[in-house]
Amino acid sequence: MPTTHFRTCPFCEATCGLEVETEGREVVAVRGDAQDVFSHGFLCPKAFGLKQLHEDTDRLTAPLVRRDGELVDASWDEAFAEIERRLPPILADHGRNAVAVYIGNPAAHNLSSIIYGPVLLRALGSQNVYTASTVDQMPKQVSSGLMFGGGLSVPVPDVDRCEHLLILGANPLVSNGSLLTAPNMRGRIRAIRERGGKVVVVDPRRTRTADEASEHHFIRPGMDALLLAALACTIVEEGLERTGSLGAHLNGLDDVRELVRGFPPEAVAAACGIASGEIRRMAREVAAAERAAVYGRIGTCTQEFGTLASWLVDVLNVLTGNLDREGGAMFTRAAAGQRNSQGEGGGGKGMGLGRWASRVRGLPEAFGELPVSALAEEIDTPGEGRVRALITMAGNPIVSTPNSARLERAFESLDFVLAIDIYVNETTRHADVILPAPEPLEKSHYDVALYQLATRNVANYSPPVFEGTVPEEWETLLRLSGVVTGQGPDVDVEALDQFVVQTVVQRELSSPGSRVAGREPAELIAALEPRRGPERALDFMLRVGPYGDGFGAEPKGLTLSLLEESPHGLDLGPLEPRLPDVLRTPSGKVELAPEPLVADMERLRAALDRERNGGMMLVGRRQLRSNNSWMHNLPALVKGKERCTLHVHPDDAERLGLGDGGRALVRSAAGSLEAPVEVTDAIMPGVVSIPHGWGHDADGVRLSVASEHAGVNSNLLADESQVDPLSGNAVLNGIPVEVAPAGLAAEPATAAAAGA
Ligand SMILES: Nc1nc2c(c(=O)[nH]1)N[C@H]1C(S)=C(S)[C@@H](COP(=O)(O)OP(=O)(O)OC[C@H]3O[C@@H](n4cnc5c(=O)[nH]c(N)nc54)[C@H](O)[C@@H]3O)O[C@H]1N2
Ligand SMILES: Nc1nc2c(c(=O)[nH]1)N[C@H]1C(S)=C(S)[C@@H](COP(=O)(O)OP(=O)(O)OC[C@H]3O[C@@H](n4cnc5c(=O)[nH]c(N)nc54)[C@H](O)[C@@H]3O)O[C@H]1N2
Ligand code: SF4
Ligand SMILES: [Mo]
Repeated sequence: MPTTHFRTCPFCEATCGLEVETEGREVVAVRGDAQDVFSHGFLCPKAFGLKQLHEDTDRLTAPLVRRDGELVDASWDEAFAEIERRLPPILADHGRNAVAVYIGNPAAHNLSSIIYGPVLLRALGSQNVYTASTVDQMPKQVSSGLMFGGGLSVPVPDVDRCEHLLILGANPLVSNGSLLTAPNMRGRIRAIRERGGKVVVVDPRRTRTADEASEHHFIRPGMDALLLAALACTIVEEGLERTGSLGAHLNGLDDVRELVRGFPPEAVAAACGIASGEIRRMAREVAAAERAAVYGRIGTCTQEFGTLASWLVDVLNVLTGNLDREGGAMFTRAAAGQRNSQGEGGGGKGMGLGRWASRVRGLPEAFGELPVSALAEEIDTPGEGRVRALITMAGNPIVSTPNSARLERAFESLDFVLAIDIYVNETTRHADVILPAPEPLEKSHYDVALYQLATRNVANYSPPVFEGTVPEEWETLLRLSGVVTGQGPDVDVEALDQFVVQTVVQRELSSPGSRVAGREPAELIAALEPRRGPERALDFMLRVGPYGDGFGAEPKGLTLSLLEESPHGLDLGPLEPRLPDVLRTPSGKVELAPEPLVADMERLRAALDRERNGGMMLVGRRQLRSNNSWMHNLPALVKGKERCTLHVHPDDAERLGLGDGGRALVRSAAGSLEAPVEVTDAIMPGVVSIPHGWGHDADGVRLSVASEHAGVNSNLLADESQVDPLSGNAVLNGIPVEVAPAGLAAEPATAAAAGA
């Protein structure tokens, strides 16, 4: 008998509702859930990956332990015994910071790791915490922290009501949206145009999103902050400002006006590669639109002026009066776990930045973590405080982070590597122990993080489809917490979990303005029974959240039970204005001109005078059938022609002697690689592009499908020394490179042999 399960897709930020048909333990079909309150049946080709991932015989279902140099199957007890034997002595001899952690992208979509990852981090007490955030959105988190007081207080374009959408460095038709949870962006963008609105895309590539837009501008990589400053300058100079009622919530408006006046379109045009008249027209149109939103993503973050560009995006939203306004850039009010709706609003502690620094380069901490660009040097630089062991959780940093060759060598020198993962891939092949995680269909799902960035307020919970064949990640994380606190791996998981829920409840009760202020913790915890683990914590967060039942205060309010009865999710309505309540800045205002950002404008100014000697710049690109580094083992997603290619403009191809289908040698300050050439006029002259996440042909990798479609790892070219100074975020776009036909120069012939 086939059974139908409704569940949220965990693979990207769009949170599509899926209909998964099963028979026994077989997945028969995966379809879009037409009744899903948010995605209405939309899905992308990756959704089918749920079936192929379920069937993938390379996916780990038992722990692996390294014995005599080989990773071999082991029982859970044997694996934990090995961890207990190896990890505590490193902590005892070298201190907490000797053990580093890298947390990767899938962890952000995973209820277990969202709630229990921080438990392990606290238990470990290391300052060497690294995540994918510093190869991703950290600049936006820092600018949002400085402006609004919270790293997840990121204004989201209200795409369904805006009439003008300016998109920089994002390709939501392929990525399906990021820091913008909005399934079916093609439909939403078309709808803007159908209601007479305009969509403008700024990208050094003419993307699928650009093809759907009203207008596209090529921009020289890394120059968005200059363009945004010039747009703001035009608005100020030409008297187009419309801050209106926002004014009461702003600090620093005069400072910002003065700052941007120094960047008129005529001064930035050459650097950006966009004519000054065009820049002025773009500014006038954004300013004149009834409802407009400016939105930037990967291309504006993972570059040398990432935090400045992220900030200037919201400066424009403010100057045009579109911040916190219907059809503009708004703050989501999520159902669970959102800091900016906890307790009293309208002010707060603001964000700490640089509370500690990395040992070798002194790069600043942000939101409790250090820039992953510093990880290799923290391992390979001798001295007190050196990293000796690493725990990776749902991450593949050797492929995903800069200067892969150096990081790979650094991994080889570690005393101990533990991975919680589902594959033996480029990174986990270096592990001494791998603890497998359940596949998505074996775990429940609720997108605590991504629902905080959604273009509508929604909530959707999915129970597991299949019974688990491996322990849930939260149990694994609690057992590891036992190891690093000296209690050993056989800790009483239930007792530890009880402690976790008590901490969560206490924290809520001690926050002023809580909906359950004055209630007894024991009473609240009793009301959550018989739930345990992440479900218990989620139920609590939902019930004390803005739509919650407040444990009786609002009997019809949200609970996990209510979500369980709503398999297609609950629509909690369109975004609504949230100023000033959403703010957690000490002043209780939007800080338009935070001091660190103002100071960094000098660096931007210097870019205006930079010599442009005709060199080539490398950018990345995402692909529809790919998910960062880890879905290339699923046959449906890699079939067809080779996709890990170097895009080159025809003029450059001719000048450099590169032919379509030939091979190019690409060199940067960090390393070199060879890639097949694809000549296309969809890329700006002077710019080349390679997608990230490839390069699956290393020894010891157990990815039978992916290694047949290996591609090359573009992060061999990313330079770990180049970071956005405020956020420490890696520069992955706008990397200076030299490009030549392969085989001409006396150079290493393969990517694997290349490197600094
Ligand atoms: N050059 C360049 N580099 C980039 C980017 C770029 O645009 N250009 N983008 C960056 C961005 S935005 C990101 S987010 C990072 C992503 O980079 P990472 O954070 O390294 O994430 P993934 O490459 O997605 O690797 C995910 C890992 O998690 C494992 N995994 C999958 N599902 C699960 C699970 O449920 N549980 C566990 N425990 N493990 C699981 C996979 O096997 C894989 O090892 O890459 C970054 N790197
Ligand atoms: N299919 C698929 N979907 C994904 C992922 C995936 O790997 N595959 N990854 C997920 C993750 S982890 C994330 S973070 C999101 C990212 O979501 P997006 O940011 O929408 O995805 P990208 O395709 O990286 O888009 C970045 C764009 O910036 C452009 N760009 C590069 N440099 C510059 C520059 O200097 N200025 C400007 N203006 N543009 C520039 C690139 O050409 C590219 O088109 O996607 C998510 N969704
Ligand atoms: S767009 Fe994202 S959430 Fe939707 S089906 Fe594709 S991978 Fe899943
Ligand atoms: Mo990402």
